[in-house]
Amino acid sequence: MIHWRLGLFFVSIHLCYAADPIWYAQPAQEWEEALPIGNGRLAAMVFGKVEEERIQFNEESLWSGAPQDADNPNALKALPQIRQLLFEGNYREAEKLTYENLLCKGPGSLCGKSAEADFGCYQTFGDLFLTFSNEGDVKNYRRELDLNTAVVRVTYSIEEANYTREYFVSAPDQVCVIRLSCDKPGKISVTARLSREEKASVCNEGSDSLVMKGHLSQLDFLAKLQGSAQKGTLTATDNTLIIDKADSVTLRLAAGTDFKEKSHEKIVAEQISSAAQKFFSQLMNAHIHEYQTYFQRAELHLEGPDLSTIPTDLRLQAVKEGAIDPKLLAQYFQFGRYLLINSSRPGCLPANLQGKWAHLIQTPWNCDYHTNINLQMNYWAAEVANLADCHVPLFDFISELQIPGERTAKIHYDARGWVVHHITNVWGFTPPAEDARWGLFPAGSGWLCQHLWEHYAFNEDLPFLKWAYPILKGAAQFYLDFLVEEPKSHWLVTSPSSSPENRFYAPDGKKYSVCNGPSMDRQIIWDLFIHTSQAAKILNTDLEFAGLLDTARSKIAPPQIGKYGQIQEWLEDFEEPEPGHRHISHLFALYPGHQISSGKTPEFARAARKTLERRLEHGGGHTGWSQAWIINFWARLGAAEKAHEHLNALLSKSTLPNLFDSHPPFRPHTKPLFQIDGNFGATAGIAEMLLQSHEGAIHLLPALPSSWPKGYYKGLRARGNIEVDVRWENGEILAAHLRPFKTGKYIVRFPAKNHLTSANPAAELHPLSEDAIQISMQGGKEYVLIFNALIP
Ligand code: FUC
Repeated sequence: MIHWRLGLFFVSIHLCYAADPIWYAQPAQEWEEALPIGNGRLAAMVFGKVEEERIQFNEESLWSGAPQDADNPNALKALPQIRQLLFEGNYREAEKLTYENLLCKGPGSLCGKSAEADFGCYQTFGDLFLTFSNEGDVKNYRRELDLNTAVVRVTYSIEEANYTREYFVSAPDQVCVIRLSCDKPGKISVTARLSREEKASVCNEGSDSLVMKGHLSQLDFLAKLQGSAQKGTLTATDNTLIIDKADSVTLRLAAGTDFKEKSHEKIVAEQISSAAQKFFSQLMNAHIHEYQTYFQRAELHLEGPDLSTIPTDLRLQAVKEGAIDPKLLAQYFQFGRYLLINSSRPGCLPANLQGKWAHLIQTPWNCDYHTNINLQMNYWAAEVANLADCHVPLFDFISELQIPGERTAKIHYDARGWVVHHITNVWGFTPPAEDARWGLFPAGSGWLCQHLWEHYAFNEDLPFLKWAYPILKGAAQFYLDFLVEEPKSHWLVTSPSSSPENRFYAPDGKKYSVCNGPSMDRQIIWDLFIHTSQAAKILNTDLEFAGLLDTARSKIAPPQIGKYGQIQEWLEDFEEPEPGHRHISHLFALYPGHQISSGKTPEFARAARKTLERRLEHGGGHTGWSQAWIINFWARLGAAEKAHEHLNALLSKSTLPNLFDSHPPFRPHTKPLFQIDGNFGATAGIAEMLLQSHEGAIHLLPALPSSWPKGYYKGLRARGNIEVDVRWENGEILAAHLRPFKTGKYIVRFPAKNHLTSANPAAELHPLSEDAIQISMQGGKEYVLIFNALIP
């Protein structure tokens, strides 16, 4: 019996592999319906229009703006007085002085409208338009994104001819490739042109290429399009490529800026000439092979009705109307992985507010890096979803923020170390931005550092920890200097600060944001200090410094429980004008932090639940990312049905037709905006429902909802450098495969109704309780735990 189940498990995993394509029966009319492709650096959106095809494209470094000195020397002079006023409870004066002195010099981010100012913004590179001259009725139209190969395919028929278009962005060849073909000869007649709304011009180069060149304040940029046709003719005019009566056409598009490489023109030219020498099939095979080295590491299958013949937008619509579609959720998980792979490969910049897909000149919120939730959420799934290498761009970015962050620490606070506040950009902006309500968030750097530690916790990579340690240390040093003793409570607090984007009612009945020691700051610094100290001990270095961190940590106020039984958002139990606020910052300690957990701090976990219930009673979760965070909170609390409810809510309320996450309009009369954090946050949330590992144990199916009775996952990762597969049926585990990469003892937890029947190969097992065992395993081996098997 055991072996039979085992055999089936191995076989079926391989037979079942393949994520369903995302597909549509019509072209995209709006950008939010188009399909994303990318290679981490280049990104494109394919509309799939039959007559006038549009491929909007991006290159990650195309930013306006410039490096600037926005650190404010007035800050330091005003600091003691602001602190004193806050200690005295004079929020009005403290906030006034903060606005006058403590924020950045200059206009900051211009409230997200900085295309023409120094802060700058990430921008569209341009569009490739393809005008076809095929006439006749279009039949059998289909536009799909194949997640298994990262290829978009558009197929349709006109009269007796069947047309196929394929689009992908290759990482090995660093070009976007488009192939137009037909099963009848001579049918491809198309005119290609490149365009950009501003600051660029296009001309032809030789007989088969177009070049678009432009300049932004700090950057030169260039894109090159090259075409080749099988049969027919191809000519280049001033700014178009004209192809007439070809059997098939291959277009290659490369783009770059001189952000890093002054020789970008040469690099782009080489990329095009190298790709032009390769057959389409060679380019495609290399692309698929490289992409699959990431994508194929993890699978998720949730049993449900097979709705693969229904277009994705209609399935999404059905979910909006209350349908339960587990397979769409599994696909959404894989789509999240797809987006991370294609917006954050090693060597690239990290994924910004829209990953790398952005079609405007003035992008929403400058499409920058917000560090009070959004940038971090982009990477929540990276480790657990087995894409640790896609996390690396964030680490490189953090490392580069140290230098400007040191300057800000010194000038604003006369502190050692480095600090990043709420927003940053590719030019290294680190001071508090122009509005204290959201800009004054000195815990940004602390939160970013959590990612360095988590990468270590998952992979136990000592050379990485050695590399990361000085960054952690510098961040911790900043807070050691920045923390002050609050005279009433004698706790150490950040001062001045704010709880991300929220306000409280002070005793004078007025609303303020500037305060001492908001909970999120305390929780982040607690996390940073404990991990930096642990890192020092693991590396056997700086033990005295580790001791200082341990002492300081014990003086940071722990979470406080307020009058509603909630975790307080502020040190004082203030009332808040917006109790349903989208930021739920004071639950950082529950997720992504570990300070609060049901197992170790049940009282705080109960208060966290109350906090969440109260936020939701007042309408919380109204942005995609907020909803995604809520999924993770519920999963951490083991509330499977709630997590599932909010996952469905995210699909129903905050998901665009192309499965991009949406954020409600932030200016009147505009549309919902694409913001990628919700995609990544919900992807992490799905993983968090299926596997957790934050309490020193690997927890199998910690929040499995009743509507996922049967399924399997393969290749998720847990802290402790281990890969986990689980298969379940009727809500009960059948088998778990554990592949540790190191030798050691692991604790495995499972829902109490499951019974562990055996382990193979015979492993040293110690039952710890009815729902936990300790197991000694050797690195490099696979261990199979069989549950609930019928024993004769
Ligand atoms: C934070 C959030 C907003 C939005 C913006 C990009 O400021 O409060 O909702 O996500 O980032």
